[in-house]
Amino acid sequence: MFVIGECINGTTPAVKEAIQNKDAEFFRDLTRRQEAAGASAIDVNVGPAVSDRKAGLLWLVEVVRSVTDLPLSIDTAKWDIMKEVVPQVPGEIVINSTKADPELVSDYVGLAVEHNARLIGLTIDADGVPSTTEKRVELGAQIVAMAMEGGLDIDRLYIDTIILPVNVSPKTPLVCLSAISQIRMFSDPSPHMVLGLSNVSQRCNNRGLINSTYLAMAMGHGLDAAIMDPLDTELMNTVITGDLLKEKMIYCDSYLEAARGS
Ligand code: THG
Repeated sequence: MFVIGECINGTTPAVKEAIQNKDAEFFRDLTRRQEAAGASAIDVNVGPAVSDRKAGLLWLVEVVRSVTDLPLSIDTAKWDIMKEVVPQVPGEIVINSTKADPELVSDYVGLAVEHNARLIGLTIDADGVPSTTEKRVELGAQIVAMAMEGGLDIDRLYIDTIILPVNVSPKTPLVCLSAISQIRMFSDPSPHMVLGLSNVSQRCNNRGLINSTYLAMAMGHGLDAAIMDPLDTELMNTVITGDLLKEKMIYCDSYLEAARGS
């Protein structure tokens, strides 16, 4: 599993406060802890914390990059910000994300190719998040086709079928699972499949349990990447055990410790 650590997100109150106070040590620590817990990449999302989001994101990127060589997932919905920030990020980059609108996708694909970045494509179009599996698959296939056309290595493409909170959108968890299986089957080579896992449990009780159960189900359908909380030890145990059961590693009694390198 490609684990993108979600903890640096300006919508979280403590993170918002740290951004406003320019508390660099807070972010150096949060970066180091996510990497130590097994994150494969670090999401950087400035959220609504500052009025100048571009400057805020650039500051965050610089602070996070000073303590890690992991890929940085640049998380903004704004093309104007993405196109200016990405060229200024040293090292590996995940562009998070583009929607499925055709003109938009070709610009993002071009940016990803130019900077040898990974790209996350959302199955959202001008009509918003689709309610059906079929529309998600159609938009996923459209992004894959445009990525191929634009010369992006499909191994660098991550399709996100958009998971919503189960308390307000009870059909979405199953709809996403079938979309993940179908997108995986449709295209050869297949893109990677990713979700913003914590969305599924927002404003619910038993968040950790809902996240880890859904992660296991989604891994069973072909999910191989997640934006998630690597500091949740049980959730990381589910990641490692899912990898074991998908034959990504060989069993030994101490497989959890072995996977953690401890
Ligand atoms: N797809 C893609 N990118 C995304 C999302 C997605 N980026 C943002 C988001 N969705 C994924 N990231 C988060 C980060 C935090 C939370 C949820 C999703 C979250 N945080 C807790 C909260 O606000 O209540 C606080 C965390 C804590 O302090 O424990 O829920 O879907 N491509």
